[in-house]
Amino acid sequence: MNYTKINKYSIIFFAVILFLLNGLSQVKAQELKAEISQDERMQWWRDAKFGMFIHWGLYSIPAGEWKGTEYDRIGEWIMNWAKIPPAEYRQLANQFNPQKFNPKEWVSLAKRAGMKYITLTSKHHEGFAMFKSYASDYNIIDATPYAKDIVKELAEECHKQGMPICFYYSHARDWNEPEALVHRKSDPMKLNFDSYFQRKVKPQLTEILTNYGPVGMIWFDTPLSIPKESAQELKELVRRLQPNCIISGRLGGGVQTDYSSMRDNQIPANVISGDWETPATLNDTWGFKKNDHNWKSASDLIRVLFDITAKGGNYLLNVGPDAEGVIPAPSVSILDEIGGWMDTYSEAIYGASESPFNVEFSWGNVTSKPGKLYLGIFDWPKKELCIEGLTNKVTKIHFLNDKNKMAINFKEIIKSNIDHHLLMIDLPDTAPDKAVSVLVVEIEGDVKVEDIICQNNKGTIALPGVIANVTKSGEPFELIFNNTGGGGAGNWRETDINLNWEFKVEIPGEYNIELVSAEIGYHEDPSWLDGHTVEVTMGDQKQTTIIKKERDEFNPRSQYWKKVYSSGGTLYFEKAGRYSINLNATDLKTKKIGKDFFGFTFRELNLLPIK
Ligand code: JFZ
Repeated sequence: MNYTKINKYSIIFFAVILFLLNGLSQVKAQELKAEISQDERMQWWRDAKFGMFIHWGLYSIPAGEWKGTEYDRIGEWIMNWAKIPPAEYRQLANQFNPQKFNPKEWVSLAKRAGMKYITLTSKHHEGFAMFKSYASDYNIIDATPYAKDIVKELAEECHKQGMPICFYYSHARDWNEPEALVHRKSDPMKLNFDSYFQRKVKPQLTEILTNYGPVGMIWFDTPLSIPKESAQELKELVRRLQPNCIISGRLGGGVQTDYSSMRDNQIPANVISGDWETPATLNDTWGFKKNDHNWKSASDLIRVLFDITAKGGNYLLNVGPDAEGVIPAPSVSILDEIGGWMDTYSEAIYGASESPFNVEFSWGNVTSKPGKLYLGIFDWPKKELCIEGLTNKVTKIHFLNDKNKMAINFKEIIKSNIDHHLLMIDLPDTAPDKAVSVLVVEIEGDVKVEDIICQNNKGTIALPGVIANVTKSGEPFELIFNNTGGGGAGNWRETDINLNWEFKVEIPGEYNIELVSAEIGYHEDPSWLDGHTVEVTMGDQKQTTIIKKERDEFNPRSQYWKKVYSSGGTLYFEKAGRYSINLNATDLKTKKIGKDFFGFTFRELNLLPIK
């Protein structure tokens, strides 16, 4: 009796001690974690390259249609498009009962596709929480017949399968809350934002960062005019609750985050330094729409994945499950096709660095690892592939899908009159892969490429805007070529800007000037503007052109925004050697789309030999 009593007390005593020690060690662990460096925080994400976005909420019920009217824009915005009063929209929750939701299948699908993280909308602009919330009863447990915590179910499955789970959270925009932000312009007057912010945003973020284990990232969105202090507070909240958690690009308030988000579906035209991600759709919507069957092909998506990796970014590709909890069958088969490619080729993606060449090639793009280049070939060249400007000695070339690593023949050539290196690779007649074939080029030493543009082996002198020397009134100037327009176009609106390139010409003669611009704007409704007057100057030769569309061309790397071609006269090169060329504008048209003005969406200038 006495003995058991002592035993019981000592057990309780030790349990208490253990509990305290454990608490202490957790505090220690947190403190240690708080000191993790930015590189440590980002490492898993940098290696991952490819993630699954999941847009799921009440909007999956109307699925693009409200009271007999179909809305052709993105499905998760239907409350806005159809101007549905909040009280009426909230009724959707009474119907939300996704009996077919199977988190195990979703996570397995992401894994099969080669995706290394999942980002779920925990609350989108509609304001409805897909998790149990004590801050608002407009949530999955308190407002729906389903009454199971979707965030919890998916998070637990992710933890089980070793898949980082991340949460999208619409922090500034909430159509169920009159105090939340709506318009960038009128919102600074919104004095009540803080009330919504304190009552719902902070508590809900605390909930998702506390109740579901480690969170890989919080994906904030559409910050609108959120005050700097509020954005800062959110950043501190995330850092305090989960120091390892990454903060996405769209926090707002000018507060620095852990990486930058490209605009939706937009891909830059060259290598971008720093951490970045392109969120993208499989069709033309994020949230499920029953009539959106405009699926992109797996081949195009694999090319985009390779291209984004080559430009130094991550690809976050979306699925929009329906109201029953089913990911549309076409999405599943597209992702499985991508997964099939990844099974063979993912070595060229995971943990790979960007291309050492700062330009796009017509045939594909390049990723790299120490001692190796991976040439991702999209368009199969006949017989021979020519890599220009690589100065390293090449030791071996083989196909990545060839288990025997059979050596492929190649020649390294230097064009002595312009000191230009060419690597000529013999290719079989047909591509090993219809989406992206990958050649592994093994090199000696650290990769080094020429730093001046040379006339290429086909005779073209390609001068992309992204690598031009740009000046404004004679001072160095950053003309943004990556974030403002579709497919890496610049948005040129001031006539005192000048673009200049230096390059080497191998073959003298007469050349046609080709000016390539790009469509920009909403992907549902891309725009392009003509009528700009530009001048191309080289020495005492000058050509003046009014930009008009002569032809356009689908650009697989920017899907929604076509390239637009105009010709701009001719230039004459008397002899081989080094030249410099200028592009400036004397008259620029501008047009407003949405909230932004756009002008001449210049991409590149090409000089094509006249034969
Ligand atoms: C936002 C959301 O409004 C949309 O519903 C979806 O969730 C998407 C991933 O993100 O849409 C945006 C946000 C920012 C830009 C464009 C669309 N942007 O910066 O161009």
